[in-house]
Amino acid sequence: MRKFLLVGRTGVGKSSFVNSVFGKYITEVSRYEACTKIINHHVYNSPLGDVCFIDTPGLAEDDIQCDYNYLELINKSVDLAKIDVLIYMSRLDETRFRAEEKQTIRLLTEKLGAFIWNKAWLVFTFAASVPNERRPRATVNRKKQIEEFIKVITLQQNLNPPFEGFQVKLRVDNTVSGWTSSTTPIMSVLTNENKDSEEKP
Ligand SMILES: Nc1nc2c(ncn2[C@@H]2O[C@H](COP(=O)(O)OP(=O)(O)OP(=O)(O)O)[C@@H](O)[C@H]2O)c(=O)[nH]1
Ligand SMILES: [Mg+2]
Repeated sequence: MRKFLLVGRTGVGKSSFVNSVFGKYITEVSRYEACTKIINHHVYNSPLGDVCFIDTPGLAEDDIQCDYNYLELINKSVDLAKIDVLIYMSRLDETRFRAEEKQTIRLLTEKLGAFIWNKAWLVFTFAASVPNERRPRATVNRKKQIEEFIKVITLQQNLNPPFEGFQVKLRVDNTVSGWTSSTTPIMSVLTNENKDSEEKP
């Protein structure tokens, strides 16, 4: 079974992503307040293969102590060596790469270990909120900013082998049906070992 650890700031759509993949409301989501407070394991038995999503509380919700507590919770409840993929989630409709997101990436690196980035996928949510004509450029720019930042941070930690970029990149919208702009069904992306389903921007 492939294990996916979902991380990112509060409200980016981690729990909604799980619901989208399962096609039903199995985990709580919230519009106005930080929602997930514990680590939740969700197993999906698909005809293409079994996957397990580990949903985590969002970072940058409150003060840094709150982030530390959540990261400690992840460290206590998840064997990071047994995770196949770290899914780093971010909203595509944000126009700036903000300090809050940089801090989140820094904390994830510091507390989970720089090595996690070498098995990371990037999932952009809220993709349908970005107009079609702006989506390719937004995707390329945001991906580049995030990857460049992770490269700098992990270089400081002497990560070996060095971070070369996300293995897979996806754009999704958790609230719109037909929510991935790729023509590839999401389950085949999630269960595919050869990782050749990367979307074109
Ligand atoms: N338009 C749009 N709304 C989304 C998308 N993903 C999530 N949302 C909405 O954003 C809000 C937050 O979603 P959650 O799934 O609770 O976010 P989360 O990352 O699990 O948040 P925490 O549990 O606090 O870390 C909800 O109102 C969702 O309906 C998306 O892709 N597009
Ligand atoms: Mg959540």
